[in-house]
Amino acid sequence: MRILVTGGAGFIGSALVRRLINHTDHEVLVFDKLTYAGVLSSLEPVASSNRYSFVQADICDADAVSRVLRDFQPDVIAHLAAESHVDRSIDGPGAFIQTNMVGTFVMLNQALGYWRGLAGDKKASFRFHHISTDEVFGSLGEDGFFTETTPYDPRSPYSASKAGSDHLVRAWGHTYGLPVLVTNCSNNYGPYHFPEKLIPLIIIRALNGEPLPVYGDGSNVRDWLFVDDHACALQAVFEKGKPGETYNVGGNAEKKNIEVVAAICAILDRLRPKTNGKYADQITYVTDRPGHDHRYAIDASKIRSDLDWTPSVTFEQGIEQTVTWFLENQAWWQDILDARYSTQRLGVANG
Ligand code: NAD
Ligand code: TDX
Repeated sequence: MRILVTGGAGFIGSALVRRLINHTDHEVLVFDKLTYAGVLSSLEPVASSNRYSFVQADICDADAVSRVLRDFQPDVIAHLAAESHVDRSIDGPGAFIQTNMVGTFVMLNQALGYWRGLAGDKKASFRFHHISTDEVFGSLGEDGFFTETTPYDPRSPYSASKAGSDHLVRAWGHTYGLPVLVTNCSNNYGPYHFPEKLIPLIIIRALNGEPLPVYGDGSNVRDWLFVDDHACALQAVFEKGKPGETYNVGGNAEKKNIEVVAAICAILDRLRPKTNGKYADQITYVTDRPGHDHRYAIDASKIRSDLDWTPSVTFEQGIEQTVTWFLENQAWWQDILDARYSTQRLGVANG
């Protein structure tokens, strides 16, 4: 298959591209604007493959999208390009509306024109796969799980913009018959994770001897999924999923934030012991994120039963691999710290 991956230079997109090049015969074209979050070195492991190509462009640019569709003739569009960080959406929501909503509209409209021009098997097998988040469902109390039918209740500018994009995708499926698939996934972690997110930020700040910022009292819960397991799920969905369907993807690995931070500190104490004290001594409770969602948890039984997908690693295995990767790949994150973002606090919304 020929697969167009928008946002392929990002954290999850690059994991998907590395998987497709290394474990399948598919051809992949990455379409990415290379914002602050787009990191070309994350695609270095596959850059020399003759089944891989790259175009730098904006999904809001209809001409650029149309040209790439005409030239590349994809069988699948895996749409991951987005502004993805909740804290940045608090500081500057405009880019989230533009890329996540307007950009998704442009992708859908161009995909529709392209799909209508196809014929036979090529038309029948085309898929537009929209990659989204569990945050569209809002925040859970102590019990319960998000299912595919949980009503939408987004509460941050990020999640509201993703909810809007999900609705657009389903509308293009329902109204125009575009063969769409939607996946809503829980928090990912793993190699090549951009340092603004909790897990890489804690690993890097711990190694640099800096305070480890835990928002609020650290009791907020996220359901963690290793990024390579998400990439496997995405492949299963666009290869075998039923058009019009939504699949929730999750790791069945709920942790309080403070437990995640403590787990990272314990691994570092073992792999890179400090000369005096423990990494946990660096933990600092800081002002909470405005509107901080309390708990996310995914019921992934549909993708398990319909598409035979389950996570391959536990949180304990995945976090060990992740910490080890950051220890062994300092050059990758040091470049980002030097040129783009150096782990300072974002999203306090105090003007
Ligand atoms: P990321 O921020 O690491 O990467 C986003 C990529 O999109 C970057 O390469 C960036 O350059 C590109 N991009 C941004 N704006 C663009 C534009 N206008 N045109 C073209 N390219 C653009 O994000 P991620 O964590 O890899 O997330 C990928 C997708 O998965 C997003 O849609 C996100 O909402 C969704 N998601 C993420 C998580 C998570 O835990 N990270 C969980 C569930 C769903
Ligand atoms: O320094 C920090 N301290 C802290 O306590 C940071 C950066 C985060 N946190 C908390 C906030 C969250 O409860 O940790 C939790 C995880 O935070 P993030 O890594 O920012 O992720 P989250 O806000 O949960 O959103 C992520 O998962 C869902 C992704 O960024 C989204 O793109 C995805 O849709």
